[in-house]
Amino acid sequence: MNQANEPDPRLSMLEAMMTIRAYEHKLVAINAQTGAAGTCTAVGQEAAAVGVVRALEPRDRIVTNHRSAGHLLARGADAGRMMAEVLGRVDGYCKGKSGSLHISAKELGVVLTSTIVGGELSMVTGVALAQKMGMGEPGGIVATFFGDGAACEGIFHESMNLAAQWQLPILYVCENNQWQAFVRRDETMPIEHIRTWAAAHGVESVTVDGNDVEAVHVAARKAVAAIRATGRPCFLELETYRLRGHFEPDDQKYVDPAELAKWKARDPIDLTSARLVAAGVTSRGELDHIRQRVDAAIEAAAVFANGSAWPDLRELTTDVYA
Ligand SMILES: Cc1ncc(C[n+]2csc(CCOP(=O)(O)OP(=O)(O)O)c2C)c(N)n1
Repeated sequence: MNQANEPDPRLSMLEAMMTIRAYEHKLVAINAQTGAAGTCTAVGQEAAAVGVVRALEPRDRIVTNHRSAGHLLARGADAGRMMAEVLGRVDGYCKGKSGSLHISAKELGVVLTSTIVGGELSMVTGVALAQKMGMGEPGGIVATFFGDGAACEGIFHESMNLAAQWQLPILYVCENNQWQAFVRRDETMPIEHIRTWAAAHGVESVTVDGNDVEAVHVAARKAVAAIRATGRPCFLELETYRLRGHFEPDDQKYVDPAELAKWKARDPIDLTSARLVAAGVTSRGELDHIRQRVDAAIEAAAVFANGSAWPDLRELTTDVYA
């Protein structure tokens, strides 16, 4: 509690990160036990999701990529409905038709999860143009999440150039997690920071420690305020790390154990926990309590998802364009 007796927002961000972690671990367990649909987790990247999404307002929109669970949960998505989606059940956000790789939640302003790498970068310009033309909510901006691999594609430059030239209200969020599927980032790009590419397009750009949720949140708030004030795009590069494999299951044999250990020591949840305990905002006892609450909620979500029905076969040809 702070002086006004309100809960510290940093504790709430920590709980959101714990929820994302518990959700993804549960899906990994379900996949291992039952062979049910796998997923691309963003374990280790929770600070990026929570720090940015908590800087957005309900009128804003999100266009995201294949590692989107954290973005959706941080936006307030129901974990049971998300799990039902991944398991292909009718109560999923897209009636079980999208799985984790295409999930969207219109009611939350999450327009699309693109599993085509870089697809989100092409679509975000259209969504932002619609916002600018008054087809969205007044003053709304669009945040797009993508990886360092997507930044190596031509569409990254087309998107940035168009957004800069047309002055589109886009928050570009590159989660630079050091890996592009099974390829190391330094094998595909000669520069250290993607920020320099964005800056070359005249887009206001900054690189932040993506495992520090407070630093991410401060940078995201600043960028969102700038976009709302100017109507111009901003770019955030969040340096982080994917602690699990590219997808599930993946034994990560291609990863140097020393590199993994280095980043595990910078686990965003551990970092925030230690910081908040040291600052007297919380205690280890309270954190145990929060973890139990989070785990119970995720167990309940799994029960809900597993209890949800399979779609009727007649649904196969509905909600499709062709
Ligand atoms: C156009 C396209 N090329 C290749 C793939 C296969 N693929 C899926 S994820 C991925 C890696 C993307 O790396 P990055 O953008 O850094 O995101 P990360 O997976 O690290 O979050 C690849 C190559 C794809 N889905 N789409």
